[in-house]
Amino acid sequence: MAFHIHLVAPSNEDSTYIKPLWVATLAAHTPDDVELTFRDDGLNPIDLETEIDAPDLVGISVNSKTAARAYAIADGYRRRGSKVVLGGIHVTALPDEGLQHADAVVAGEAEWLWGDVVRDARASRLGSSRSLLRRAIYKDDEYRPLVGLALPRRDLLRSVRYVPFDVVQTTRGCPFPCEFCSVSTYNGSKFRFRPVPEVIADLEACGPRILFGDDNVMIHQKYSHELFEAMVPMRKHWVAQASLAGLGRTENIDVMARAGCRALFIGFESVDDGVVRHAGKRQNKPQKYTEVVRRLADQGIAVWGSFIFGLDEDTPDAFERTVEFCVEAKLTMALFALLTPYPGTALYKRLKAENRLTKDRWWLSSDHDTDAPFYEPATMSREALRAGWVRAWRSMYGLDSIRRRYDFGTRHSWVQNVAYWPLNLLMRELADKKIAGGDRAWRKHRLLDLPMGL
Ligand code: B12
Ligand code: SF4
Repeated sequence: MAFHIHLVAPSNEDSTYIKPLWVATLAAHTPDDVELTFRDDGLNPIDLETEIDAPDLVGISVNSKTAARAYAIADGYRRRGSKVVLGGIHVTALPDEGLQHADAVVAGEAEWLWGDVVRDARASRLGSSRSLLRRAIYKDDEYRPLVGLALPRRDLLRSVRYVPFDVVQTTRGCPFPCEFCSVSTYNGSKFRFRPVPEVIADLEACGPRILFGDDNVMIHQKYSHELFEAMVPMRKHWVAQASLAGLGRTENIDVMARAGCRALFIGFESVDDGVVRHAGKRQNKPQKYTEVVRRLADQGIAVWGSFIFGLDEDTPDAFERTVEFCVEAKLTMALFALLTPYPGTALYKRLKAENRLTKDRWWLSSDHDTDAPFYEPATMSREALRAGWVRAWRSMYGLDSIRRRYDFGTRHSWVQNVAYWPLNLLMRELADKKIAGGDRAWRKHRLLDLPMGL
């Protein structure tokens, strides 16, 4: 009987129906004679009492928002007799916590480790003296060059319920010192790039719509220009995250537009200069935000803004002023996060040292969605912060704001202009779910099955 590996993506209230690239990545490094299956618990929630069997090895990805659910799934499979290995950013930061629910943890990037895990797990099933897994923590000592990587195997991600974008990653690592972010401790603080011909080969194997899973798609101008010029003839449409650092120059925006960029998710974080500087995000210049949004809109690129509330210098009127900016700058959409102390970040360490964490391991609490923030804010109470966050969501997705943000007359394509309305109405619904919190409410939500139509 073939050795059976089952991969699971655990759900949470932020499950976004986006194809998880880690699954396609591990699949590409799994030997052909292994039976490999995958279940997305966000799309298709697992009933841990009745529904699970006992594959030889279960691999589960864990980020901090999914940790509680991931551990419950891991415990469920172990009770049935499966061996469990955990990977992903959360257990990379806290491998010992992960090991309380698993036989092994893969800390960091798995391309160079997964082969060993599979080999050790198979040997242990054959009764070799090597226990599964030979090592409790599989970890690389270095950040390896992203050269010659196997192309992701996307056949496990064919569900029509996913947002119809294929996820492609071109770079890893970030040198910026944003205090709240875990990327530099996870992927390193130096840029690493996949060679452009390898990215193009990956893109050729994908469908017409791409979501770049990079932290910042205009990370290094020389590389990004080379990549986007090579993409022009491919006529793909794509969306990505970008930092404001790369968007100040018109030629960067031009090349993205010609290469098929349709929307950028931009971390503005705050509309206050002092707040962003204090958070370490010095590349953000609030006085230039509107100009950047206009330039992007003129090239047909929609802007989805991302903002954080609760940074140390936030004032009580930050919520209203942020929404005002979104409306005046006519942002297509915006997401509002409550500042979250993710493990492994400088922010987590500082808040802990200042004795301001209200729950050390907030990710383990089952009501963590409704219980945030998990720290004492500097300039307001926790209740005021949460109430302001709720007001921001409600007013951003109020009908008046949706109407006023509609950017009729720009160079957005007709598809973008039409898609604007259902996307915003969808976000209005998502905002209500986010505010209500809780897994059960979230799982009933199936509106994301709507075509995204970009
Ligand atoms: C693309 C992306 C998204 C996308 C797509 C997510 C998806 N479904 O794939 C979207 C926009 C939807 C998203 C949403 C969110 N994201 Co996000 N996202 C990313 C980003 C930029 C890249 C992730 C990625 O695809 N990488 C490519 C794959 C190949 O790498 P990987 O996932 O790291 O997996 C590798 C290893 O970790 C390992 N591995 C992973 N899982 C497993 C499992 C096993 C068994 C094994 C062996 C190995 C293994 O192997 C892989 C290959 O090396 C990261 C930043 C980053 N640099 O990692 C943030 C990041 C993961 N996101 C983050 C956050 C906070 C969120 C949100 C909570 C934001 C929000 N407030 O809504 C939501 C949560 C969504 C959810 N349900 O979990 C944080 C997580 C911090 C933390 N400690 O948990 C990160 C690190 C960004 C940051 N600034 O800190 N995200
Ligand atoms: S928030 Fe963005 S720019 Fe800042 S460290 Fe994280 S990935 Fe880099």
